[in-house]
Amino acid sequence: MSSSPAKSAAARPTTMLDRILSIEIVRVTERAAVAAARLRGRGNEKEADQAAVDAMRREMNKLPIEGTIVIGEGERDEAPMLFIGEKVGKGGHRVDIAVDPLEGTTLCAKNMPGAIATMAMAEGGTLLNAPDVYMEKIAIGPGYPDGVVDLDAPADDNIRALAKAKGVKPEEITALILDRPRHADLVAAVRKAGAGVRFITDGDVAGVIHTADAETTGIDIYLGVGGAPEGVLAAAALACIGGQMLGRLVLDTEEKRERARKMGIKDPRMIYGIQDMVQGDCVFSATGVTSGSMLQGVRFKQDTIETETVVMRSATGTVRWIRAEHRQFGKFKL
Ligand code: VTB
Repeated sequence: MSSSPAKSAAARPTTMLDRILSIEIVRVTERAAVAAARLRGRGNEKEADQAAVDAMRREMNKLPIEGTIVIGEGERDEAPMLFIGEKVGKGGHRVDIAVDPLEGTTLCAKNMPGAIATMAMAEGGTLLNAPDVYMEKIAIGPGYPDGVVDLDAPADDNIRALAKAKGVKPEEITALILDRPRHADLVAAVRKAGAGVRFITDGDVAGVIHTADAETTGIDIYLGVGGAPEGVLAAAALACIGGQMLGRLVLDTEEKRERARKMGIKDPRMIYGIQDMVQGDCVFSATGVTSGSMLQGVRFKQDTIETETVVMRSATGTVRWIRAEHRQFGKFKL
């Protein structure tokens, strides 16, 4: 767990690889976001997702990398493209890649706030290979002592511990939780401690990232069970901007444990910190598909398409917000 990536990063050599890739990765999420945005509000989640997947794969195959998808659209037999284990890139540096070409397919299909196209890249062999299962998650922002929250503690204890560390009353804490029936007890425990809950219907990559800037977002803690792929992507973002996150795969059947074993997971009950999920330097990028509290969605104008992307590097902790105008006339067409 790291509360302050910038400090520890000073000791690490900054590699040319991720400096270059931190701009290349923007193109990839931009293209995926534009492709998905063309299908906003059409009620067709699969089609929007497929468009994002195709665009992301096309762009990735132009990169000077020998990439392996370690977090992808699913496992080999269930996903036609960007499946776990798929190789991408035109050859070069060996990198691990985590993708969620359309995080919030339902948000996009319904044209609701918060759909994004997102991915992370890191040196080969440094990202957690996780099966497409659920993950229990807890995340808080930077500046707290390590271990202030505990995945196995009751949620009300975590709220009280966090409030104490922040120097506020539990009533001043806001937790972000996916609105799912499975979270009824969790929500009750958070409220029992006096804290407030903000719900999201989908999109917990952005949800976790919200904790990194509580002053702006009003979110102090993310709690609950979401997708494991989204968990690894969120961990990559926090590796860049700071904060603490703990995750544990929900491997509640023998079949899931077997899938995890095949991916090299020895301890099915392991609690992963950020550094267990992202073991080296990484770059993370997300482009808005529909406008949300983190990113502006794609705007189709007469002659341009506008996108907004946030791109981060863990080596330096730099966060860049990139608003791009993609010309759409003559030779420029996307
Ligand atoms: C979350 C959410 C995603 O999946 O990870 C969620 O952030 C977890 O699965 O946007 P359930 O929907 O089954 O609860 C998503 O909603 C993507 O499908």
